[in-house]
Amino acid sequence: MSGIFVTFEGIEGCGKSTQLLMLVDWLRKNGYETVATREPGGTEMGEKIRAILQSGNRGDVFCIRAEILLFEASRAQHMEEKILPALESGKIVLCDRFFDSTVVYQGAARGIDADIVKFLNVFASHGRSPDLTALIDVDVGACFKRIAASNRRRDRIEQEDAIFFEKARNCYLKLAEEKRFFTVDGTASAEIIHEKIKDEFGRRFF
Ligand code: Z5A
Repeated sequence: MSGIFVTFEGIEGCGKSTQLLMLVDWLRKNGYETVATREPGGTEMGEKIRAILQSGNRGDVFCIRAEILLFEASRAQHMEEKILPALESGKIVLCDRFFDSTVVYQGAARGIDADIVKFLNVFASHGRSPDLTALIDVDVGACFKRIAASNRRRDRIEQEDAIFFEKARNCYLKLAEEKRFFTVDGTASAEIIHEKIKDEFGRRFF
């Protein structure tokens, strides 16, 4: 039996982690075996890679080829150790970011060639795409305000400027033309967004 693979995407502070947790909660209350995970990370090795990727500051010596390979290394381990086994046992896997983040951040925003990004994404993910990707769309200014209001340290990538995140958002909106995506206006309340994602999930899978 094959499970269901759902990913959550959007620029920083769009509310995807909030939505993932709300959907997990709803699925578990309804008796579905659900795995909640994230990228980079999700495994012991992946979380170590995450710490490397997020440490330091914008502009630190960190070449973009090394950066993309670290994201893909985390993904390869994540797929083999956690996501594929869970899907093979029929579970629902909800993942906070997946390979679309690489297309958007390392491809569109950092400028790595799209074919190289695609090749590395397919290799690391064993060619498995999400069944549904929820894109929580919020404009860059609103996301920056949310992050500032949360008073937490901005990690190395979050310290990039608005132009970087505009490129990322535009790329997400283009990717979202694919049928796999469901785009939701992230400026609505968390409850309204949750209702919309829940309805779409039900429409596609139940
Ligand atoms: N990255 C990459 O470059 N390449 C890759 O391949 C991958 C990742 C996989 C880690 O991401 C970084 O890695 C990320 C991209 C890069 N860097 N950047 N940018 P992450 O997912 O761990 O971190 P993040 O993208 O910065 O997200 P976040 O800070 O965790 O935010 P979020 O998950 O989108 O939102 P949230 O935590 O649910 O909510 C943020 C705040 O908004 C919080 O105060 C909430 O209470 C509030 N919130 C949530 N929903 C709402 C609504 N509806 N209205 C108002 N306020 C809300």
